[in-house]
Amino acid sequence: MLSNLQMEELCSQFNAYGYFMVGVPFGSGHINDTYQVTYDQGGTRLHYTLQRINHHVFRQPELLMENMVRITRHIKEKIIAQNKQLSKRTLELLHTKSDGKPYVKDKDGNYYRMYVFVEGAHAFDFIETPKQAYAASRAFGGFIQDLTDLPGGRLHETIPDFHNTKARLEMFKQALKADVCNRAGELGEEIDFVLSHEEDAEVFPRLLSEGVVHEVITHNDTKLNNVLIDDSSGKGVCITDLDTVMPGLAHYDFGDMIRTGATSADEDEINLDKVGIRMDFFEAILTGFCRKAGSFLSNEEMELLPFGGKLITYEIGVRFLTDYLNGDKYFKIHRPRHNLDRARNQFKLVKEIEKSFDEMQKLLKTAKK
Ligand code: GN1
Ligand code: MG
Repeated sequence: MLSNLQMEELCSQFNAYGYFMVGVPFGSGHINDTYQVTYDQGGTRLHYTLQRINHHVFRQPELLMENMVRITRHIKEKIIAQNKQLSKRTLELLHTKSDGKPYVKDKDGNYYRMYVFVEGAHAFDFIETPKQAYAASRAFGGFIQDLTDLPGGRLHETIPDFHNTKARLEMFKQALKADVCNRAGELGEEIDFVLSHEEDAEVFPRLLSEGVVHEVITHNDTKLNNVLIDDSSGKGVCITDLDTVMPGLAHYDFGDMIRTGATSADEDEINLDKVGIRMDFFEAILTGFCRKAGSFLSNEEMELLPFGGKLITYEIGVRFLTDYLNGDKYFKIHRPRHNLDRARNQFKLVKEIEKSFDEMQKLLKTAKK
């Protein structure tokens, strides 16, 4: 964790107005380190976000930042063109004083970036009402829509094969074989579950090659706490955590909202009886997304949205279990067996989605109208 002195030193390299006062850890991400810093600007206090990019996860931070500049610039231009500057926002990167880059690199090879803190809006780690779920989902749908005409060629893949479920399964199998921490012995049930769903991983690659589904620019980490909801209007006004924005399938974006927003317990819950699907939240997320998705998904692609929910929940469960086998090297953990608990939680959610699957498909018919 950074000291205030270190934060001040880093922030001083960016073109931020005012005087650094204090910084505190912020948010609940599993990958990057995030701080909220307070500045004094002529007697008024305001905030910026300072973030260390995890360069073990994002191996090419310069390319990632190139993506981020293009994405935020494009969205900003749209906001201005649509004259929506008061109601809609995008992350605003600060640039350095010395060379105008949107990041600094310290002597240890760490990359830091700083952005204007979006005031008057909040992210919810656990979505409490269908109305919030609708707002967040509609905002993510709008995000994909906004990026359908991003100029300048294909974005860099910041993590190759990020939502390649087949590749994730391969990594799981390798981890299982290596079993470096001697943990596989206790995982009989979980391993069976993973292997019994193997054919699900084949579905999207096949449909992609048949041209049934197509790539768009997706967010790829659409946890519902990656949308800021406006305090006064209740609308989803700003999408955050843009590190994994790259070409992908919208089904994964939709799916991750179901995984994190329609679940009745968050991914850290260990009492699995509490893990289920809140159908009213599912419906709200579906309706919100469909308000935008008609412009970038065909009818046939829409039919596959509920499957996206099941698949990504399975995929993230596989990733948690893989990390547990590997000795917890990827996701931040806060207690021993945390990753195993998360994997069990996700697999329970997959089973719950399977139970509600027919009902989900029925709701889809109404939402598409
Ligand atoms: C990670 O850092 P955070 O919480 O935004 C992960 C996502 C997972 C999520 C699981 C780059 O996201 O893919 O869905 O944890 N991000 C990366 O909670 O791997
Ligand atoms: Mg993230």
